[in-house]
Amino acid sequence: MPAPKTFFPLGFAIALWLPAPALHALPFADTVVSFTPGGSSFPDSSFGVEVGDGSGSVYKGPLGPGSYDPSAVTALDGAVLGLGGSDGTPGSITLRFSGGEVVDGSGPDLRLYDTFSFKDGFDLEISADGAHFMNAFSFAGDLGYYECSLQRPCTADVDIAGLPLDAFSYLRITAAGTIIQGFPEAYTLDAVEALHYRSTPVPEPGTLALFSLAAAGLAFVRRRNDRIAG
Ligand SMILES: [Ca+2]
Repeated sequence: MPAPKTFFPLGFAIALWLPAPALHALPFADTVVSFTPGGSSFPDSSFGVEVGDGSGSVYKGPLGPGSYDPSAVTALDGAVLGLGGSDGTPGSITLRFSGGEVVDGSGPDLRLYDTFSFKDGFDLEISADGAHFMNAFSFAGDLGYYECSLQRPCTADVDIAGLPLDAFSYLRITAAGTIIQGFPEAYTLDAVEALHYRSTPVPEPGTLALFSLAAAGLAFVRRRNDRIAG
């Protein structure tokens, strides 16, 4: 009866493979909690999604003035969301690391990527619970530089050392400082990366179910082996 012997290694392989995804969680903010586009009274100025020239982006979602797609800001791919709000209400977006939190490590802990044209200004707030936010960083903008691209991203690095929070999962970016008009207007966000990150050590329900399944399979094989032995 060779069959049960092949079941055993398979069961162990499944048990070893299952925890792997938790160890390799994506370090980019993966969820948009909310987006409030900014207003503008300037003709031809608007928030929206755009892809930089020659970026080689694989982004296939909606583009153009007034467009919005969460997937534009959850991957570093050359697709950006201009927050809008050169006058009136500044545009604002709240993102979350759903599988863990950014922690305070040596040097910068968080990196914002702008891959489209001008370096626009913004304010950054962070929060551990998604309800209480605190100011963490401000970038005034530099409109003398307009060569941000996927190949040469304009990055803003944030070190949370010295802030009351030493870990956070939520961040809010609001257009501020020097802002370029036109489309896409204001800060053009491509993605947000955690440089120091800790996965939440709680298995997902689906993983637990698969573990139970693997355990049941092993128990079945053991019973079967016992029966054969007896
Ligand atoms: Ca993007």
